[in-house]
Amino acid sequence: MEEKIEALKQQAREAVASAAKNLSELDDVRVKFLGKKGEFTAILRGLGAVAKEERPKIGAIVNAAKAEVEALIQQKNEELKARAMADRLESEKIDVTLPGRRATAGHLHPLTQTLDRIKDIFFRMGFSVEEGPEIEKDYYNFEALNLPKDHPARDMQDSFYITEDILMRSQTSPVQARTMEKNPPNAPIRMIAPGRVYRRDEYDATHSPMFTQVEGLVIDEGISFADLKGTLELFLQQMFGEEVGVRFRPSFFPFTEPSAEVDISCVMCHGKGCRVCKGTGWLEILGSGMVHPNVLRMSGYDPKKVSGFAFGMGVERIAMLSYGIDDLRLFYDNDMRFLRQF
Ligand code: 2NL
Repeated sequence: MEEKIEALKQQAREAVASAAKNLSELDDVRVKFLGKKGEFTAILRGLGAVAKEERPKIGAIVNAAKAEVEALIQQKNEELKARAMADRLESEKIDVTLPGRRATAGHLHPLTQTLDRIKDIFFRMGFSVEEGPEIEKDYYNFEALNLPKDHPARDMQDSFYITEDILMRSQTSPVQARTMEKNPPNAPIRMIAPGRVYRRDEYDATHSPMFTQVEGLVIDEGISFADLKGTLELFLQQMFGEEVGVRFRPSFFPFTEPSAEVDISCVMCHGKGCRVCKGTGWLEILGSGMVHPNVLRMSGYDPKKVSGFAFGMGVERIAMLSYGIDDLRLFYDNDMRFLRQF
C-alpha cells in the first residue's frame, strides 16, 4: 500500500513537472490526482479494505502525499502565471518614444469664412444680421419688391416654384421686405441678409441652382446715393484691400431707382487686363441702388419721409476672387484635397 502511494506521488510529480505546459493542462493534472474522482480520492475511499489498525497510518500517509502534490501544483501554477505575464509583457511591448498621432483640427468651410468676413465688416459699420425662410411666399420674393405678377423679370428669374404662390427664394430681399413690414412705419433700418438662394440655372464652373447671397438695406431720413457709394467703397476696401479700385456703372433693377452695378479693379492683374477680367481690368462684384419708392410704400414706409439704398452680392463669387478659385462647383463637392487648403 505504501509503495503504491509512493508511486502515485512520483507519477504526480512527473506530471506536474513535464506534462503541464500551461494552466489548463495543470488543471487536468490536478483533477486526475486530487479531483473527486481522482487517484488519491480513490485510495482514501478504498481504505475500508485495509486492516483497521493500519487505517490511521495509511490515511496519514495519503493525506501527506496529497498535501505534497497540492503544494507542487500550487508552485507550478505560480510559475506558469509568472511566465504568461512575462510573455505578455514581451509581446505587447510598446515603444513610448515613437512620435504620437497628431489630432487633426478641422476648420470652417471657405464659403463660411468669406461670409463671416463680410458679416464682420458690416457688423462693424452698425448693420444687424437678419435671417428668413428659404421657402418663401411669392409675395415677399417678388410682389413686395416691385415685380408684379406680369413683370417680365418674373419669368426671367426662372425660379423653383413649389405651389402657385410659394417658391424657393431667388434672392434674400424677402428678408428685408419682412423686416420693413414688421417695423413701425419709417423706423430706420441698417441690415444685411445672408443666406442661400435658388434659381433654375445650369450647373457649371460659374453657375449653380443654389448659391449664397448677401443683400443689404439701409433706410433712414436723408439717405442718399453718397451714402451708398461711401458704404460700398468702404466695404470693398476692407474686403479686397485699401488699394482696390472701385467704380459704379448705371444699371437697372426693378426694386431700385436709380440702380448701379459696382466693379472692382481686377484682383489678378490689378487693372492691366487679363483672362479673368476678359481684358477690361474690372470685375463686377455688386448690384445696388436707391430703394424704389414703390418698395418703400408696399412695406409701410413713406418715400416722402425716408429714403434708402440696397445692394446684393454673391458670396461664392467673392470667395472665388479672394482665393483665386476658378470653379464654383469646388465649394459644394466636399473634396478634402480642396477644402484643406483654406
Ligand atoms: C445682385 C443684385 C441687388 C437689391 C439687390 C434690394 C432689396 C430691397 C429693396 C431694394 Cl428690400 N433692393 N436688393 C438691390 C439691388 C441689387 O442685388 O447682383 N445680386 C446678386
